Formats: sequence, structure tokens, C-alpha cells
Amino acid sequence: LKRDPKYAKISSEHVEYFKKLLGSESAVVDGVSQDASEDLEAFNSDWMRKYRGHAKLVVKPGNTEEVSKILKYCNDNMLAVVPQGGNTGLVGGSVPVFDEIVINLSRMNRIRSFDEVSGIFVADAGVILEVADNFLAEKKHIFPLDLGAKGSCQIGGNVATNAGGLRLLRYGSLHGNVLGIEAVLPNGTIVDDLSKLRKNNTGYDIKQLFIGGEGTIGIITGVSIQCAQRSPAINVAYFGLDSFEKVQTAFREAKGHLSEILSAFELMDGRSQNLVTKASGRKLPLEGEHPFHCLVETSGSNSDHDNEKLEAFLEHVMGEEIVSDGVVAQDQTQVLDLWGCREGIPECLGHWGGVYKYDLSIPINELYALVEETREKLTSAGLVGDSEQYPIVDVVGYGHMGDSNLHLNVPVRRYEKEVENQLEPFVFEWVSKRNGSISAEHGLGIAKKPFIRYSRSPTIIELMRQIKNLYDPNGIMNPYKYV
Ligand code: FAD
Ligand code: 2HG
Ligand code: ZN
Repeated sequence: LKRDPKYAKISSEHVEYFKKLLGSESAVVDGVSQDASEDLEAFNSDWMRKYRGHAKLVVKPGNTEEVSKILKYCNDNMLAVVPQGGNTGLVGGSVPVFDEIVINLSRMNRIRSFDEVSGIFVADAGVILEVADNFLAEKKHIFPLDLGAKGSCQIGGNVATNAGGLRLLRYGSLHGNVLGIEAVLPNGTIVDDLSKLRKNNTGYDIKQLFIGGEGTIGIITGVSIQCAQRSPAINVAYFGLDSFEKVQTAFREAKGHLSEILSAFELMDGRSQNLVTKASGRKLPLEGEHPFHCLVETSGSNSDHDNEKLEAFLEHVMGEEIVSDGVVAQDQTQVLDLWGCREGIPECLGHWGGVYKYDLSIPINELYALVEETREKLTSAGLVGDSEQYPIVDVVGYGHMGDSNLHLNVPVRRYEKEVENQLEPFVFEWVSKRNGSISAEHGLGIAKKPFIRYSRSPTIIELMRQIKNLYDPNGIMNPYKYV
């Protein structure tokens, strides 16, 4: 990949413009007129430390007007940009590839309004997900998305990636929950579509293009979102199971027994849980080895009631020998502890050096077969083992069972071409053959861009290109990525 010479190189004159526009010292990190490489590092490298850009300038607008002026100036001067939220994305989309200017949204962190009757929440794009959810908790509501990166990711970043997360099964996709968007196009136009309407069938639904648009057609500056009433009762159980067949049965039974109170059904294989223990020292909730684990959460209105249902469900699945062992959390600390076994996986897997990550939609009956086949393939190639000489630590699978979304992860001691060649295009072909998706919830970024054709037809890809060219004719928005 080469830097496209059509983009201007940043000069001190450009930097002066931004400094004057944004006023405050802290709103500009300037590596053009001085050496600021250390300060720039956090903006240039991604969460996995796999992708590293070379931006010499980071600008942090404080409001939508400023975003508009920044983008217009960049568009007029052919300066490429990367919108950046919490920088927790997992496909290399949030950091520059070369010297693109980082437009970081962290200063745009105002909650704008909340309506306690309708549950509609409106806020700046830079509000951190956990901050939004804590605010909503005080009002007895819940943000309809939750994920392990909640302490750092921003709601604008969540919408830009169309993040799925841990409770999509219950609250649905952001394509349904986001009611309106305020965004800025590269030419500076402010798109004010911050609708608070649940229903609005008056023409094309343009906001949907920004949901999952990964910063390629504009910058989201505000979001209006439908939030549900927060369930006062949360109960969590953690199971050990012998086979993936039994995991499927347990899921079916969970839907039957827990129906409207079921709020999450997560899968973790035994290997992923062992690596969590190895990396963090965390003690697992169940004794003995189990090839599979599930986490089941209920959210309802009466804790005793729900607990009874969950205990009865556990008794049923253990009685029928669907589940080999299980535990139900007895208090809030245990709820967090059980969730920790699931949410802690991505961080723990990075412990050995790096991780090859595949975020896939696969028909549920074949979901785990890919993990087994991949493990066999890499093991017979002599790449997996316990000591330093092997690049691969293990091949593990976990994910959002309720959404048929598998996270195939290959933690490695070092990134090696040989490992990559074994994995790609093998994984993508395997998924494509089953009409799955090569990126279920993390997006394309730079990591999955070359493989989009495994999930989308040439016609659809061409339509995407047309949209990109229409909104961003100069191609300044998040270049080298997506489509
Ligand atoms: P960033 O990483 O900063 O950006 C992501 C992309 O969006 C980039 O392309 C960027 O250019 C663009 N972008 C950011 N903000 C804007 C904006 N305001 N306007 C336009 N474009 C913008 N994802 C899931 O779907 N489900 C999970 O369960 C999940 N769990 C995770 C757990 C961990 C520990 C981590 C590290 C990540 C996880 N993710 C998960 C990845 C997920 O995509 C992100 O965490 C989150 O949605 C990204 O938000 P962010 O603010 O960090 O965006
Ligand atoms: C999760 O579900 C995230 O924990 C991250 O989507 C998955 O790191 C991954 O592969
Ligand atoms: Zn996930």
C-alpha cells in the first residue's frame, strides 16, 4: 500500500489555521512545528497495537460547527482525515494509515437531552458509552448496547461501527434503535437529522448509511437513540457443557424456559477460559474441565421470580444432562465476576503478543466447526504449541451465540506470514461457502477491506462505491479502508 499523492502534505500554515479555529491549546496536538511523537502515539496506534499510523496532527473539535469548519478546510485543501472515537475498534479503522489528520471526538461529550416518557436520549457523539449508560441508569433506563470496551468507546464510534455487543439478542441492532443522527459531510454541510421519531416513512432513510459507515462518508456529531426501561432484576448463570450439540440444545431450552426475560446467551469454549486463567490468574467459576461454557443472563422486573425461573432452568438442563455443571450468581459481585469470564477474553488473549481475530456470522449449527477445523489445520502445520518455538498459543472460539456470531481468535507469540497464509483466505472461503459474513459486528476498516467480496456481491460493492463517491468525491474521509 502506497500513500496516495493526491493528498496534500500537512504544513505549518495548515496547523496555524486549526490552532486559530480551535483556540484552546489542548484541542490540537501538533507534531508539525515541534516533535510531539510521544503525545501522538496514543492516537496513531490501535487497541491491539497491530496498526500504526503516522499522523502529525490531531484536532479535537468542541462542537458541530468546528467539525464543519475543519472538514471544509480539509476538503478544500485535499487533506485526508480519520475520524476517531475511543479508538477501541478492532479492524484498524480508527488510526491513520499514513499521515492523515486525526479528528478526535473526545471533547464533544455533552448529553443533550433525555425524555423520561419516551426513553429517547440525545447526546454528542463523543460521550463515552459507560457514561451514557450510567446517566440512563439513574433515570431507570438502559443504553441498548453494551460491550467490553464500554469504559473507552464512544457512542458515535459505536454507531459508526454499528457495534453489536452482548445484548443484541434482547435490544436489537443500532439500525433499529438509532432514531436520528447529526453528521457533517466532507464539504462542511451539517446534516441535521436528529429525529426523535420512532416512525418516519418519508423517503430514503439516509441516516442508515452513517450507521456502520465507519467514518467514510462523514463525521457523526450527535445521536438520538431509543432506550428501553432498565430491568430492575438481573440474574446470571454460567454453565459447563460437553459438546457444541449440547450448547445448541441449551440455547433452545433457554429461549423456551426464559423467553421474554432472556437478555444474553454467550458462548466461551474451554480453551478461551483456560487462557483467561493463564493470563489473568482469574479463578473459573466451575471445577473441572469443560469443552464449552455458556453465560446466560436474564433481565426482568422481579428478581425472586427471575431467579426461580433461572434455577428451574438450570435444574432442567442438568437433569436432562444437557449441561454438566452450572452456577447461578447469588449477588451483584458474582454477576460481575461471571461476566468478567466472558468480557475479559479479548484483553487476556493479547497477553502473549498478538491475536489474529475473525468476527464471523455463521449458520448456528456449524458455528463451532470452523474453530475445530482451523485448530486441526494449524496444528498439523506444526504451528501450535506450549513453548516459545511455536508462534501460536492456541485456537479458540467464543462469541454471541444468540446472534450466531463467532469470534475465532488465534493468540500468537508473534505475527508470522506463515500463520497468516494458513488462516487467510481459508477462513473467509469457509465462511463464504456457508453464506456467512466475514465481519459480523466489527466492520471492515483496513483489516477486512480486501475480503469484502467474500460476503458481498459485485453489484452491492459497486453501489457502495457510488455512495462513497457521492458523499466524498475527493476521497478525504478515512482513505485506504472500507470499500
Ligand atoms: P473507534 O475505534 O475510535 O473508531 C471505529 C471506527 O469508527 C473508525 O473507522 C472511525 O473512523 C469511526 N468513527 C469513530 N467515531 C466516529 C464518528 N463520530 N463519526 C464517524 N466515524 C467515526 N464491537 C462489537 O460490535 N461488539 C463487542 O462486543 C465488542 N467488544 C469489544 C471489546 C473490547 C475489549 C474491544 C477493545 C472492542 C470491542 N468491540 C466490540 C469493537 C467495537 O467496534 C468498538 O469497541 C466500538 O464500537 C468502537 O467505538 P470507538 O468509539 O472506540 O470507535
Ligand atoms: C467481544 O465480543 C468483542 O468480546 C471482541 O466483539 C471480540 O476480540 C474479539 O475478537
Ligand atoms: Zn463481540
